[in-house]
Amino acid sequence: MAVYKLRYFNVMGLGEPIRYLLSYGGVEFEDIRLEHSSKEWANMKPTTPFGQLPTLEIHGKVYSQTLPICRYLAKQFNLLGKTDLDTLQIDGIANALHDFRRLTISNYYRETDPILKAKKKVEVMTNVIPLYLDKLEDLAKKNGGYLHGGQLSYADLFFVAISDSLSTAYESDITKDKPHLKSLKEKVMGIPSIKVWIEKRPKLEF
Ligand SMILES: N[C@@H](CCC(=O)N[C@@H](CS)C(=O)NCC(=O)O)C(=O)O
Repeated sequence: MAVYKLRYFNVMGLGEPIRYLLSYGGVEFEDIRLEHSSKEWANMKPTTPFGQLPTLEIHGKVYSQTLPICRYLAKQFNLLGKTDLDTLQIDGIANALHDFRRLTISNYYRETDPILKAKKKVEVMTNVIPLYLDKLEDLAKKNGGYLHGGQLSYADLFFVAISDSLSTAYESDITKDKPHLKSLKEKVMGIPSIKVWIEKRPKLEF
């Protein structure tokens, strides 16, 4: 029986960084996917810690919140940098990536009102996405091809795990004119255990 059970919807979304980390660590996990409009989710929702997914069950206990879950796994797999100050910076980048995804996917791309969506699109395309991509490209440039400290951290895995969803919302590859981010993405996707995960995961848009 798998020690880890990840519950999330059938999208990459916030589940994907956790799937990347579990794959990176080479641990077996049950990848449980629910439909957002299903009875199963309606019944489960009140039983989750804060009424949302993802949750990660570890040895029968359920934990919530994407970033703390990622951080917990990053600690197990030595992806928090060398010093506490490295960890502080890595956590800051991961938090910024979580914000980037929320502003781009949750606030804009998944907006169901077409008028509101068109309005949000202008702001996201002209301000939000370029700002985050410029900052991230700069970090990768200054940190030897990683987002911090010249070595792989969970922030790098987080970035690559959300990059396909971001490209879908951007209607263009987010790494297109960003050579350092492009090479970071290739490096992470080339890690053997991540490669195996990418080959076997469902092919989804976001
Ligand atoms: N702060 C939470 C946010 C989780 C979240 O927004 N989950 C959404 C999906 S991405 C959800 O469960 N939506 C369904 C609902 O609220 O009923 C985290 O980072 O894990």
